[in-house]
This record gives sequence, structure tokens and C-alpha cells, in this order.
Amino acid sequence: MRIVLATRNPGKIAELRRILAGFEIVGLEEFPEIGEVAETGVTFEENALLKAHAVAKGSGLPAVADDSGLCVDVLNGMPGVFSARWSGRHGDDQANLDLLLAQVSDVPAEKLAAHFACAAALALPTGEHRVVEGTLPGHLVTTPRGTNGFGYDPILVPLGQHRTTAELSPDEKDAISHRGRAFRALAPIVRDMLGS
Ligand code: ITT
Repeated sequence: MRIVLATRNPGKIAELRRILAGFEIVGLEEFPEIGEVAETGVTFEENALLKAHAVAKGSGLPAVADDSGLCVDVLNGMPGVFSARWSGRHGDDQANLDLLLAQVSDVPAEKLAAHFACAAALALPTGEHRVVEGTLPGHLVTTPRGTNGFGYDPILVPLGQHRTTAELSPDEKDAISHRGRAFRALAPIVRDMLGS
């Protein structure tokens, strides 16, 4: 059974293909008629379901989507669902990172608690769905470090680590990440629902 990965974020596509290895994964490029899905939800879960349902309906195949982001305690959980468009330019990782750094540059290190969060959703063309969540707690550093990953990876140091997630290898990040946790929880549900 083929599954469509409902994301256009290349960093996520690379991670999801690794985490969902063993499934027959199809990219959104095979469905050019499916346009952008407006992320109008106020929670990660709502947005993941919006994306998964739109792509399952448009493709006629089971679709998996995630909505994810960085939640910073001193910013009351922001940028949260706005992580990909924090600077006003959707998908401009550098601009988003620069703005966030400017916002926390004067905050003492011990107050920089933050976490990555991910809601992972499976939707079927019939309208059935499942959604699960994963988080990666840690703290921010105000000087970016590392070149792996994407988005806010250069400034999040996971709890119990000294390296940022951009300094972890892809496998090390997958083992502890919010996306890894959510999709490892979703994988048996996908197998169960699709009978494969
Ligand atoms: P799709 O909607 O097409 O999946 P997107 O980039 O718009 O792509 P989201 O709305 O879920 O996806 O936004 C996720 C943003 O949160 C992403 O652009 C990063 O800025 C940040 N983010 C999420 N997971 C991350 C991770 O593992 N490492 C670093 N930043 C992450």
C-alpha cells in the first residue's frame, strides 16, 4: 500500500523517509494538482489533521502529515504553530531563526527552556484518521551551532545533551526527536489500519 507524505518541507521529507523506512512512500510531487493547505488550526494536532485529510482526499491514498514547531517558555509557547512563518516569510528558516534569536538574546540562559513538538497524523480517503504527538524538551542557546537538520536545530540543546540537534547525526536526532517519537508511535497504527 502506498502512503503519501503530505509535506513540502525538504528537511521533514528526509527525516520522515528515514523514520518510516519500510513503507512505500510517495511524495507530493506526484500530485501537482494538490495545492497548499492553509494551516488555520491553533494546535499542532489540528494542522496535522488538516494537511493529512486534504492530501488523502486529493490523492485517493492514505496520507501522513505532521505539524511541528518550537515552543519557547519565555515566549508563552511561541512560535509554536507559527514556527515556519515566524518572520512572516513561510519556510525561510534563516529569517525565522534570526528573529527568534533577537527576541531571546537578553534572556538569561537558565530561563531559556524550550521544546520541539510534533503531531503526526494519518488520514484515509474514507475520512478515518489517527493522530499522535511527540516532544523533545531542552533549552535554547543564543549562538547557533551545527550544520545538520533544518529550522531551529542549531539553537535547541535537548535535555541531557551538550550538543544542539544540528550537531547530532541524523540517526541520533531521529532516536530522540519529537518527530521520531511521534512517527514511531504512528507506525504500528498505520500498519494496523492499512493491514500491512
Ligand atoms: P509542511 O507544512 O509542508 O509540512 P512546514 O515547514 O510549513 O512544512 P510546519 O508548519 O510543521 O511545516 O512548520 C514546522 C517548522 O517548525 C519548521 O519550518 C521549522 O522551522 C520548525 N521545526 C519543526 N521541526 C523541527 C526540527 O526537527 N528541527 C528544527 N526545526 C523544526
